[in-house]
Amino acid sequence: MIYPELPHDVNSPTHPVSAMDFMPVPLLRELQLHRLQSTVKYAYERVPLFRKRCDEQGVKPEHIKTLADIKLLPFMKKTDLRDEYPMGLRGASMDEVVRFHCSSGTTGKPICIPNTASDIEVWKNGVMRCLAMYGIRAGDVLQVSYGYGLFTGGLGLHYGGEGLGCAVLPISGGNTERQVMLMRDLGVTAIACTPSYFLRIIDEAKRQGVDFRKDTNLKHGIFGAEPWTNEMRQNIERETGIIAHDIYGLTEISGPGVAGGCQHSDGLHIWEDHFYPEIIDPDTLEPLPDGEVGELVFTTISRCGTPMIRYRTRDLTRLYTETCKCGRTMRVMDRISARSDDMLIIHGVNVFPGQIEACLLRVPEVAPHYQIVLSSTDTLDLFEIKVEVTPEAFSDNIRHLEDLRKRVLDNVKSIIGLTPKIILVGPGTLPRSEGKIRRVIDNRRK
Ligand code: DLL
Repeated sequence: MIYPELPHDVNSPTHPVSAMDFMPVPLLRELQLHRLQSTVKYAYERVPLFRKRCDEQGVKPEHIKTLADIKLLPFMKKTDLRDEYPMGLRGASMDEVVRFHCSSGTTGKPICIPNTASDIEVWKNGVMRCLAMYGIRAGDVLQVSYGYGLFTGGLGLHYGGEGLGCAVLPISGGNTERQVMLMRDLGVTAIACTPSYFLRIIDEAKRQGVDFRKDTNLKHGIFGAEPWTNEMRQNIERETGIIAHDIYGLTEISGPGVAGGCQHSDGLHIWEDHFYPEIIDPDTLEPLPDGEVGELVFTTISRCGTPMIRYRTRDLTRLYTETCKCGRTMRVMDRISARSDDMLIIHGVNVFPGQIEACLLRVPEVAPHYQIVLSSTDTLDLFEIKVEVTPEAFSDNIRHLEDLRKRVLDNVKSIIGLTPKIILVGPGTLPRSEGKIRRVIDNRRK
């Protein structure tokens, strides 16, 4: 569906794209229950692994009488998708499948997700609702600099942008010189890429002498696919004058557009008419009440290609209890600042890379480029943080740099309680990324 004439206020329950966002909660719960029951029945009939696990737990689709009964159902994990590679968890028949997406992961086999035409519609609907919520509409020029191909970022934003009537520039990641040129020449108003790739684009714009405020029409950044802190968001907004919006999603559940950040809260609205969220304690696997931090679990309640039931994302967050000022009834989750598998244990202390990022970026002379390097000797873990200094603050005045190094160290020490070796490096020294960045190099013996 195309919406050529969007009313000015898309943040309204009468808007065709956003109407579902404002659904009365009792109706939403009714819809969720209905969709959950159909999905469980569908998966039980069509996905052998799910049926086997339900049978082992003595649970049948007809046992799901309320939303709370979801806790009777078995969990699914990434390893299930790997073990059943390529298509063991497929629910739809092959003549219903219209597209595959894969995510590589760091080790072993990729995961492969078959999508039906209706899955693509659900996905597109999620992205359109995010874009509409950000204030993007027909007339905007959307540069999609997420990778296309097997990654979901490019095509997800592409379909969502076109669905909303934006002019889409499907440039994908890379060739950063051309990204800046086309952004300027085509009057791009919104860019979608990882926050770390946008940092690379900022560098290139500087190199070309392009000032975002004066020389471009850019107003919105649609950033996601990797954890990024509020400090990083502020840094980007300060540098460029754009609004940095957060978009969340994962291949297993559809792609970008499972949830999106709203200007009225620090968190992201989850489109829970399609993606039913739970927070669990990752150790006991028991559901946690709204407000408590734990692992995010999703059940897709309107997807057919690969129905995912109680899928453990490994992302850590909490669901807000209070309703959002924007009036949307869809629950809000905290921004994802960490994945449980990103947690580092250094000298016995649990540290998330995001905590380090936040400490570093509170020092104004520090650029948003850093690398955490861990190595070990026979007896000791070595913990280094390489930190880039901004071009303005970089000098060959040793005393000045030493003072900066101490301030960075004090900041890190006061928050994480450890004393890493801080290595200040010059502007442009650390690796940049065209997609998801790798900020931790862990060379410790396992
Ligand atoms: O990253 C889908 C996506 C594309 C999301 C473009 C947003 C924008 P995967 O490659 O399967 O899919 O990786 C999913 O990335 O479980 C999170 O750990 C992380 N992630 C995604 N979005 C965010 C975000 C895409 N906004 C994994 N903030 C997820 C923090 C995010 N982490």
